[in-house]
Amino acid sequence: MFHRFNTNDFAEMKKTLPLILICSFLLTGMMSCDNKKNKDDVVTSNVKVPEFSADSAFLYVKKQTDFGPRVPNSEAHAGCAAFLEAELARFCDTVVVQSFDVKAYDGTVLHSKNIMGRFSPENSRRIILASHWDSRPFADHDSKEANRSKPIDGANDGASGVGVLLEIARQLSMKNPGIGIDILFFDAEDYGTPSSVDLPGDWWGLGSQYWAKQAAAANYQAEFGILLDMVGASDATFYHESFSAYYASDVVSKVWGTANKLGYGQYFINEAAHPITDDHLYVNKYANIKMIDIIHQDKKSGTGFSRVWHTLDDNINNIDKNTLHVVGTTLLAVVESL
Ligand code: AHN
Ligand code: ZN
Repeated sequence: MFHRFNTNDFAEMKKTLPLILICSFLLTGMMSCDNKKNKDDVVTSNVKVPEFSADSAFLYVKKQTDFGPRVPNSEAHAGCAAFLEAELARFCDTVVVQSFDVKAYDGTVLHSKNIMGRFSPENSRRIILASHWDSRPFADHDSKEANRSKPIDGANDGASGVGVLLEIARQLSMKNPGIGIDILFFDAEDYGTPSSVDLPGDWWGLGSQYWAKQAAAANYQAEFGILLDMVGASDATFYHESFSAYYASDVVSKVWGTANKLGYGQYFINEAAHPITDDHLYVNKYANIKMIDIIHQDKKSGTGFSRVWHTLDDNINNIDKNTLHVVGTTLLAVVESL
């Protein structure tokens, strides 16, 4: 049938047109309100990008290196411990300091502290975000022989992970996560045997070994953990480190998947890489908590790590805010997805 306009149709249109206009106006208004409400969350390919201040993280890295090398038994180490405790106390519900003495490969007794800031300690559903905070007592991989006995600033190796996590703690204090979170700073990670010394034994990760054995004894549990190690270099590449893939492949998928959705595929590369004896290994082995390691591995360098690794060049001048931003934003997105 052919429909012909009649006067009634026009009358109907007169009524409906303003209604359509009003509705579309209202809809547009609602959409812009919605945009305003979520102004802190940028939407990129359907993933919310949380706020993470790389400037703040960078200042936290610098603050640590300003103490000097944080080698156990030194004044810088004690000063930095006090700073980390105070800073975590500002943001977290509780802070737990675990003081212990441990013998290094050369017989030195290291007066050490693992420092943990806890969000919602009563929540049985929780995760761990960790990094080591001590720095290496000698630059044994420095190109200059004379530097090899000197302690390093460890801006990347130590301070970068802690800097990212302090900024995350600051963010979480403003936007409480629904889940329990433990920010955990391990001590005495980097006092391992220099390449010139061939001594059997577990000389790396002395603080995490201590922590993980205590955690097992105390029946401490967490759903999973993420360790950060050397997350501040401009050319950082994070692969599926093999212990992480072996113990916690689901966590690796979650983290690398999140990073890739955020557009950080140049940093978070979906490729296997050598196993690294790092703090996460002992948390997996002794505490039976699956923990992955986000660690900068370089497949082309001789050491397997960045060119500044265990050299005096591992200082604040070689820290890139972009990398801190990529890692911090990825971690916040993972936390928000839980
Ligand atoms: C080994 O070289 C066996 N482990 C390296 C762990 C490490 C040192 N991470 C940072 N510094
Ligand atoms: Zn190191």
